[in-house]
Amino acid sequence: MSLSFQELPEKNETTRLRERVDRLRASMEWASEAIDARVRDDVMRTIERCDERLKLGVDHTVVALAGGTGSGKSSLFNAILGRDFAQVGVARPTTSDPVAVAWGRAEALLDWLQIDRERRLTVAPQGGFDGVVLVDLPDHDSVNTDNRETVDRVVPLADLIVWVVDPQKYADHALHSAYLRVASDHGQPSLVVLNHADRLADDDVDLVAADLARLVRSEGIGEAPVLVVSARTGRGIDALRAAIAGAAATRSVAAEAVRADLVAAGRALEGALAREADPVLPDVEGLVAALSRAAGVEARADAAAAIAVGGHGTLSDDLGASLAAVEQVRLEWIDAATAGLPLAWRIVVDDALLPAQHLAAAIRDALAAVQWPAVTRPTGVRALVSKAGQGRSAAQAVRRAGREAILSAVGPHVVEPTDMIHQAYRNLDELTELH
Ligand SMILES: Nc1nc2c(ncn2[C@@H]2O[C@H](COP(=O)(O)OP(=O)(O)OP(=O)(O)O)[C@@H](O)[C@H]2O)c(=O)[nH]1
Ligand SMILES: [Mg+2]
Repeated sequence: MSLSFQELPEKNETTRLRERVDRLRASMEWASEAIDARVRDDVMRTIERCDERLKLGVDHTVVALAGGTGSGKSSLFNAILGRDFAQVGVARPTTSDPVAVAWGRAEALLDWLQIDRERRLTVAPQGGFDGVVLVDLPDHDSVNTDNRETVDRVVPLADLIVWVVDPQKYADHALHSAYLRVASDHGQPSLVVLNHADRLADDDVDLVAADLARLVRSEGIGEAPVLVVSARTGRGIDALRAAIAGAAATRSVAAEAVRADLVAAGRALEGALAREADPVLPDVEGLVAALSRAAGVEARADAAAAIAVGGHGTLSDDLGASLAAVEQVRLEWIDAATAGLPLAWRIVVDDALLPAQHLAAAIRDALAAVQWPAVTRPTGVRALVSKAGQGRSAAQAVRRAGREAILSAVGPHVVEPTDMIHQAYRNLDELTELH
């Protein structure tokens, strides 16, 4: 028997994928204007779908025991679990509602699968069974609406379908069951288990297993391996457990679905991004210096220096940059911030920044609130010490106070929104590189 799974031991896909989806959502808030409406709607729907899946968690391995009535699904469920939980019956059919055991917590998933609370059991993870959710399904023959619904719910989420077969009945129980067919259509791994092996003579076991394998192939339900077991004697149960542990060591169907959705979203977003562009935050000091010049802070610093060395200067309190000057500095900032990015991102940044008029007002208000350092003329001994030093430190004190005020105005209104947009751009770009 061989089942091939892609090895992937990491078990924190839910958290990692949730972080990625959260980043995508936050990025879309900034970026939606830069993205074609159709792509945007598509990505928003993807986010919703991923949210739904991630709510259930994607670190589970859902293993479904399916097959005809009396084939021994409930007996195998108990044999795998190592204790009696599912009801095994003589009267047919016995299991009318699905029963489940979870190795580790899986409440949201079990709720979604509509497993009654009294029909579910949670046990501690052990022996490679971490996050495994084993579901004992009602038989597929009693084709009533309820069962059909169960198939539709469980099978698409199943990471492994274990198809249980009774050797005396399998030919009648046509293998083109809904469970196997749907699983095969989804490309999900399935395993055929020939149960009741203890009721067959040794020679017959191999014959029946070979015949069953042939039937599986002829039904076109893929390469499902056939495993010989007996729920009564315990034969083959370890191999069955190993197959389940193998499925648990791989990325779940649900995690794959979320990843595939994110890859598709990344591909859809490619058109809104430039190849190889890596936006960088323009020089903040340069921005503050330019505005400080335009607002008269530098002139006030020069005057303070002149006064401090005994010369003349006017310390104006009416500081502020002209609208034209602010507009100019603002545009230069946007140019630098969006260099190499598609034009639409220029509009996004422009929209996110405070308009020039309000920015000019914010700068004026911030400067009006500054407590300017006092500047005194040199007298007595102070006149003897380095004049140049006095002048420099007076100018510096003014410049520092003025620039701090300007930074307090442009920080939240220019620098931070630009930084957020760059972050959004990088997050989306990262998504396009996901495979
Ligand atoms: N001899 C033998 N009997 C088995 C084996 N597995 C199950 N049985 C018996 O077969 C009968 C049916 O087993 P269940 O486990 O209830 O079968 P099921 O597939 O869950 O049946 P439904 O719930 O009706 O779909 C019971 O009497 C079991 O004791 C086995 O490997 N060998
Ligand atoms: Mg049963």
